[in-house]
Amino acid sequence: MNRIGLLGGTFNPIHKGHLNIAKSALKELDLDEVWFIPNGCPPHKTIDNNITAISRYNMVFDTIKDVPGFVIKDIELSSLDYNYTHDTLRMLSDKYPDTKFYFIIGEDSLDSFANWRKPDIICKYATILVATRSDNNDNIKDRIDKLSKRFNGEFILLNCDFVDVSSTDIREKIRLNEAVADDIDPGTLKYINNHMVYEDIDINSNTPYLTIMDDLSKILKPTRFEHTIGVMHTAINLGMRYDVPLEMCRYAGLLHDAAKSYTKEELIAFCEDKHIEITDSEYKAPHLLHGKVGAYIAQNKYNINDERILNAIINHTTGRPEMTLLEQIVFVADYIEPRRSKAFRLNEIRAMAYYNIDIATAMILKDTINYLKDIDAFIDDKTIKTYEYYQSKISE
Ligand code: DGI
Ligand code: FE
Ligand code: FE
Repeated sequence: MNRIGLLGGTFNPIHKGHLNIAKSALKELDLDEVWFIPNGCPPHKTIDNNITAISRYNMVFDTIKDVPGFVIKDIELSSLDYNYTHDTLRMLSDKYPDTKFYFIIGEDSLDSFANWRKPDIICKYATILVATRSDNNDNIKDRIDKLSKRFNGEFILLNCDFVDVSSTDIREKIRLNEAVADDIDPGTLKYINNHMVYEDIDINSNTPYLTIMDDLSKILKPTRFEHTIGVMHTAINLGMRYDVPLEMCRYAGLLHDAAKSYTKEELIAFCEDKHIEITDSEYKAPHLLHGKVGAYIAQNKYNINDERILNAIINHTTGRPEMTLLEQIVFVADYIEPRRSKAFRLNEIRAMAYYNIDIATAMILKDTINYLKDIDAFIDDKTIKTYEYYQSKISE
């Protein structure tokens, strides 16, 4: 018989408290696995900061994917209403009849347990594991005894080094730009940074995008302007798919080719004039500079000061190893936007972009390098490095 621990919750975000409890449960009770079950988005419970259920799910996934014994389950994501523990447990025991489930709760939930929906059903389908600090257990044992008699259930105390962190505090710290490395795992932190979770995205000082659009429609050739709008909308779409703030995608997509009307000579003169560094590669293929010049225009003409947007514009032609998700989104959107038609296997890359953006990125770089070889063009080392990075990332 399998022995499985269950840890449900909002995980907004998942933190070291959750991880410690799960680790203790796995070890102390010699469980086969602990299943993390992020709950869905119930209609009558507001989740702070509009973070989506998928995003919380992905954040848990990124955090535990390499931990032996930790497994993520999406069973509560598909529910259209609030998830009740008794429903989830009934469903699980139907589906896994040969498994003994241990439902993990914190000691702070002991008081409210009797008021949960159908505690007797919960006790019927699972043993309740009560996570507690190693000290002052007497009073807890008492409370557990009472609950156990009342609902005819099995309750087990799980002593663990409780890490004193709360998701609410973590969200607040992130908003205030304070360090959270002690509270959450590196995988969680990476997810939060990459997706800009819990941040207030402030676009109020940016020039309104309609004004920029109007401007660009006069500066760029009509086909280039149409491409620009295509990249903007495609970037927004990818932002929806990968949970990146849409306004960041919008501005980066809209401005990525802002300097595309400049000739090679003008790009070099512009950079020399503004003391923008020109690499050897960029001297050999000056059109590569339109990213850097575009970012300069975005900042100085349209008042975009967010480095993350500026970097997405700067890196959109060659990419770079370890791009942020926003950079990757603009890089891929530039290649797949609906107006594009010439590239080899474009339909494959378009579909892949929405399935796995790392694979799509590697495909684009591979095809670009092959194309540049075919036409005997100079290839920037950065393009090669970026290709090698994503090629090895997807084959991990
Ligand atoms: O500005 P867009 O045309 O929308 O797209 P882009 O900024 O990706 O530029 C596309 C061109 O840049 C395309 O012809 C391929 C070329 N390119 C990408 N990497 C390199 C490169 N050209 C050279 N010479 N070297 C590169 O490493
Ligand atoms: Fe470009
Ligand atoms: Fe472009």
